[in-house]
Amino acid sequence: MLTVFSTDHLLRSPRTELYGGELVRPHESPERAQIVLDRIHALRLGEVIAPARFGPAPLLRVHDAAYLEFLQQAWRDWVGAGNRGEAIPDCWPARRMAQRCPNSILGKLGYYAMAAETSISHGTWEAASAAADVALTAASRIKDGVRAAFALCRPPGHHAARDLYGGYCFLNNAAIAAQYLRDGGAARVAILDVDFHHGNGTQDIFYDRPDVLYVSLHGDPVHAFPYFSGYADEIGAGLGNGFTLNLPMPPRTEFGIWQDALRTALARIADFRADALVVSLGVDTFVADPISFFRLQSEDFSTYGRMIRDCGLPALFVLEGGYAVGEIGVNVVNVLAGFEEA
Ligand code: OKP
Ligand code: ZN
Repeated sequence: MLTVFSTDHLLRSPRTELYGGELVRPHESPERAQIVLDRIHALRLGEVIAPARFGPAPLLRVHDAAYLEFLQQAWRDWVGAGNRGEAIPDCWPARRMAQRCPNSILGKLGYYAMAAETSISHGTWEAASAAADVALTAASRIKDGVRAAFALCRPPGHHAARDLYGGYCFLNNAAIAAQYLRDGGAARVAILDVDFHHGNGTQDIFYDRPDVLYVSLHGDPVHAFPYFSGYADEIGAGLGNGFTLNLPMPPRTEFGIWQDALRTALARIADFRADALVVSLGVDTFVADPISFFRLQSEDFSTYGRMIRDCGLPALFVLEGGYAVGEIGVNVVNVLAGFEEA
């Protein structure tokens, strides 16, 4: 399988994540990408190429222009305002407050953030836009007719909405790729999100549309981040009614139950008659993941890679989460190699 990878991911290297009331070393770290890349080389999964540059147009198909401007300027504005740490909001437009974007950088951070763990740091925009180019380059190969491609993206994307960042995400790589496939002639695109966390951003971007199906398996938001999105009764709205499918699962869910949910997800995708599949591939479902609560074993990733293969669709795999860093390479490449098995 072809992999697209950019060393520009290294530009996203924050010092802090707000976690348990402390500023800790981030779970979403540069070594994650390196370990996945090392495993791809070790298993000779296939060619690894650098991305092309697509510019702002495909980002603007999914994200708000003022939001992109904010992301691009945030670090400079933050430093320019005299701040010494990394950029973290301290006030949000909560219930009954004005939903309007203020002028100050702290005001903008609160307006555009959906979570506070994700510090904005030097180089964040450059890394995030390179990750979107990685996803777009892989998507362009799918558009040209290859059966599968892997976008080794970091930072991840599925929590980022039209005008929201957080959950380690800034630009929604999978959504940008799905929209690019639509614009390139695919009538229907399905997104299968197997990351442990619900992809609130992806869901939101396509919530009222019948042309992009969003299906997610995730930790029940009653217990798990992002807490306010991913409930089973969120099914889409307007023309998009019935084109969102959420399959939340409880703490300590093992592969047998998870696999039943994947069968349900794949049946819905088959019924949708998609032209292409985008997989938001997070491996934080792994038993030893430090921030999640499912119990998949490394061999389970191979099994479900084969199950995704059996749906017969061209597949674009886009990296999302996975924080058991020592095993992230094995687990990700098990999915990809499982997909490629004869
Ligand atoms: C990003 B992706 C857990 C706190 C969770 C944010 C998690 C973001 C996950 N105690 N904080 O979906 O892997
Ligand atoms: Zn996740």
